[in-house]
Amino acid sequence: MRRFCSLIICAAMAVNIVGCTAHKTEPTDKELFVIGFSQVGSESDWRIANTQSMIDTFTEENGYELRVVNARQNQDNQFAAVRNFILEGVDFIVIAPTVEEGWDSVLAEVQAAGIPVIIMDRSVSVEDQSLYLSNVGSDFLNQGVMAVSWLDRQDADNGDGMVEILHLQGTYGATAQILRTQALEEAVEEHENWEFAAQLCGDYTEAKAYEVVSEYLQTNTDIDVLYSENDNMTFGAMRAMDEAGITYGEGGQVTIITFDATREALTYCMNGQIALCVECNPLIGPILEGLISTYRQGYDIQRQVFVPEFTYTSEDLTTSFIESRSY
Ligand code: GZL
Repeated sequence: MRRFCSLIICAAMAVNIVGCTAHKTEPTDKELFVIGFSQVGSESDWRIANTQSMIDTFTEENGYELRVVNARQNQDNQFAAVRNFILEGVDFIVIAPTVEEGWDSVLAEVQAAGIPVIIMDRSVSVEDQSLYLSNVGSDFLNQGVMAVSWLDRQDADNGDGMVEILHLQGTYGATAQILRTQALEEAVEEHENWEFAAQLCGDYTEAKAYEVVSEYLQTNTDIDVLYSENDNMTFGAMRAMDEAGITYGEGGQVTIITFDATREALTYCMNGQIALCVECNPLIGPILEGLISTYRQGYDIQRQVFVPEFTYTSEDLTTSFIESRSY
């Protein structure tokens, strides 16, 4: 059953004029509005779709010049990119932060340069909330809550009464990791028959997940559930389980829960190999453009904007539906 898992603040509402406090805006005689975009990396299918959404939205014909810098999942690379944007005198900066901590000083430099900032996808943890205009992304805690609520309704213990959970975590300190983990850890606390087989960091990549799960499975095979914090790590874990002779999916030993809901994961789900896909919508470009456009008209914008997302099981999915999706 499809679940509507996040409060929708749709694109139209996302540009809802929160305050009518007009502020100074740039002269409107400029050719192109230059946006510096510091992107986490290209670690996952989700990330690639997120970057593409920005490129498809902030086009020259729409009046923008988009400068994308890929940080290869390294926060220092992001700091360097943002400082370069300041030197280049861009009109606006968008940051998809690798991790939440450490942003105070570089964002203060951006503020001192008079350049507005929106944080996209994950969040930053800063003392001074005036350092950025808005945070646009997913309700990661709710994603996790929907996943564990679904698991609570399953018989995933393989008959022995205990649910052994292999937890594959994303990049430590990323908002998506912090909150998807929080939802699961709270649920394990609340269920006396749920316990962690292990918590492993796959850093959101297929290669790292394959490595850590393969190593783990050499000495441990008592797993009932894989809770994997993104699809690419899930694919790595599936390969490791195949090689270890551990079955998953319908009639198999392991119930797989994954986050992102990319086409490849949805196909595995439709075919019964993955049990639950929790969508994490990367198509944030149009919502961002609405916010920036509203800001440029002199209005304040929403501080927190969530993107629309759902959960899927095999009964929700058809080949035509999956093929209709853009990522
Ligand atoms: C979530 C995003 C996460 C995705 C991963 O919004 O930050 O990072 O779930 C990506 O695929 O690597």
